[in-house]
Formats: sequence, C-alpha cells, structure tokens
Amino acid sequence: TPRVFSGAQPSGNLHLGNYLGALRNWVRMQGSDYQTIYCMVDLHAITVWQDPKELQHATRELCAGYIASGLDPEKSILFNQSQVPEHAQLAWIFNCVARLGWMQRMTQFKDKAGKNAQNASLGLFAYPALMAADILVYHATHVPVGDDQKQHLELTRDIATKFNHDYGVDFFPLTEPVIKGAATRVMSLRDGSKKMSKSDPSDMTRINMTDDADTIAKKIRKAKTDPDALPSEVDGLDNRPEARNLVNIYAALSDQTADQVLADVGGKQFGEFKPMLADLAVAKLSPISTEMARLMGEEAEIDRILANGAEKARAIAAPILQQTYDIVGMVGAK
Ligand code: AQP
Repeated sequence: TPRVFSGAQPSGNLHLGNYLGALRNWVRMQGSDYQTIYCMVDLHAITVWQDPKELQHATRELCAGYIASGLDPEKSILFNQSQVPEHAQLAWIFNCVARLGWMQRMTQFKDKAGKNAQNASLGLFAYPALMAADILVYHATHVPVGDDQKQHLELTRDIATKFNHDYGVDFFPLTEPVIKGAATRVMSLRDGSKKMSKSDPSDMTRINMTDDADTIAKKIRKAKTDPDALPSEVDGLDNRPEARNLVNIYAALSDQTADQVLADVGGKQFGEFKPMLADLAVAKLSPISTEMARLMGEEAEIDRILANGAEKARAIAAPILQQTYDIVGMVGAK
C-alpha cells in the first residue's frame, strides 16, 4: 500500500491555512487506499525558540486539532516526532548527504532567518534534512502539504536520489507531493502578499481553529480588501491578491472552484460578500473548535493516543533506519 506521511509544527495556533492547505487533505486520504501517518513535529518547532510549557500545550492542542478535524487514531498513526528517535537519527545521515548549497537556496530559511541569518539556529538551516528524514524513515510515497512546502519536498527527492546514487542502492522512494484544493496557499488577512502563518505577530492576520464565532466574523470584516466589486470570472482577480484570497477561502470551505463561487457572487461588494464568508467559516470551523476544547479537557487521553501512535510509528521506522545504517556501513547494524 502507498504510504502517506505529513505533519505540522506545534509552534502556535493551528490556523485556517493549515486546515485548508494540509489537514483537510490528510483526513481525505485516511481510510482509503493509503496507510496514513501524521505527526506533530516538535523537533521542527524548536528550530525557533519555544517556551517549554507552551510547547507542551501546543503539542497536545495540535493533536486535539488533528482529531477534531477528523483524523482517527484507529485509522491513522498520530504521534509526536520526538517520541520516535529514528527521525533525528536518519536526519543526521541526511545532514551528511545534503549539500550546503542546497540548503542555502531554501526560501523558507531565508524568510524565517530574516536579515540577521547569522543568528538563526543551525537547526533552522538543517530543517529540510530533518523533514526528508520524517518522510523517508517510513518510505512514504505521498506527502499532502500546502504550496509553501513544495521546495522542501523537491529537496527530499534530491536527498533520496543522492543517497541511492552514492551508495548504489534503490532504497529510498521518490516522494510525490499532494497539493490539492482551492486554497493551497492561504494568505494573511492583512496582506495578500504574505502567507497566513502561526508566527505572524498580529492575530488579525489569521483565523485560528480555536477562534469563536465573533472573532472569526470580526477578522473577516476587518480583512484588507480593495474598493471594487467582485468579478464574475477568475481572470478578474489578477492583481487583486486580497480579493483572490477571500474567494479562494470561500471556494475551499464550500468545496467549489473559485470560478463556481464567482459565478454566484460576481458583482457583489465586499460589504455583502464578507458576511457570507464569515457565516460559512463559522459553520465549518465551530464544530472543530468545540471538539478541540472538549478533547483538551482530556489530557491523559491525548498523551495515551500519542504514546500508542509512537509505538506503531517506531515499528515501521526502526527497521528502515537499521537498513540505512547497514547500507552506510555502520558496524553492529544487524
Ligand atoms: N497559509 C497556508 N496556506 C496553506 N497551507 C499552509 N500550511 C501552512 N501555512 C499554510 C501548511 O500547513 C502544514 C503545516 O505547516 P507547519 O506547521 O509545518 O508550519 P508552516 O508551514 O511553517 O506554517 P506556519 O503556520 O507558517 O507556521 P510557522 O509560522 O510556525 O512557520 C504544511 O503542510 C503547510 O504547507
């Protein structure tokens, strides 16, 4: 069976971008023709500073978010990355396969490190090698992600190719990205050129999965737009990034294409469209936030699910790491 792996960082609030770009597709791949493995990537989160107490809270809340969105611990393996040490072990091997020049081209590093890159952690720079290990330690074949992860997935293929070539084996598969839906890159509500992100200092830029109905409505009401009416075709959204973003969100939430949405709402002003979008967002998201809050009242149950998932994940990862060590020539590998 083809195997799916994906993850999200417990680095803050799960938001609408994570949900539409990633999580929703994870749920759709569950219980179909795939074995599905979904991780809370806490080792990735600490590539930038995380307060220890907040990291613990965010990891459990992320797990609650996964389950509330429809992931089922009976159908998918759910666990946190640090509980499966094989990720970090394989990442070391990949640090020795990947080239400095490859890492230097990563746009996410450039964005996150900012102007003062000398002060970024070594872990932030090496992030894509750990991500490649997350995927390849399961020999995963499909990785559902948002559009922003495309470059990292290409690097994952480069690492697999170089490893296979250097050691003369056909061991690691070339993984396929799965980037699907009308909102594969949800943008900030305040700036149509920036992606919606957990780490944006302004909470008004994103819709958190934990936001209540009033907050969601307020954020959409205050979302940046232009003064024109909505066009009736997608071409009319050119050079209107904020308008395009709201239409794409509406399309994704209502399972339509942007063209179908515009066929209905073309000609309307934002004053009329925004309340429609707010109602739709509240209808789709409030059952999830209610369930998340309920699950957060059962911390011991979440920890049990994670421990159980980690055990199942290790059963797959450990033999693949052993074989890797053997290929590389580590004595005592067998
Ligand atoms: N704005 C987005 N639109 C669509 N998909 C998105 N994803 C993230 N932002 C958007 C997808 O969500 C999954 C998990 O992301 P992550 O937790 O690994 O972190 P990230 O990509 O770095 O997302 P954030 O929210 O911007 O976190 P911070 O601010 O901590 O860096 C991935 O599949 C991602 O593509």
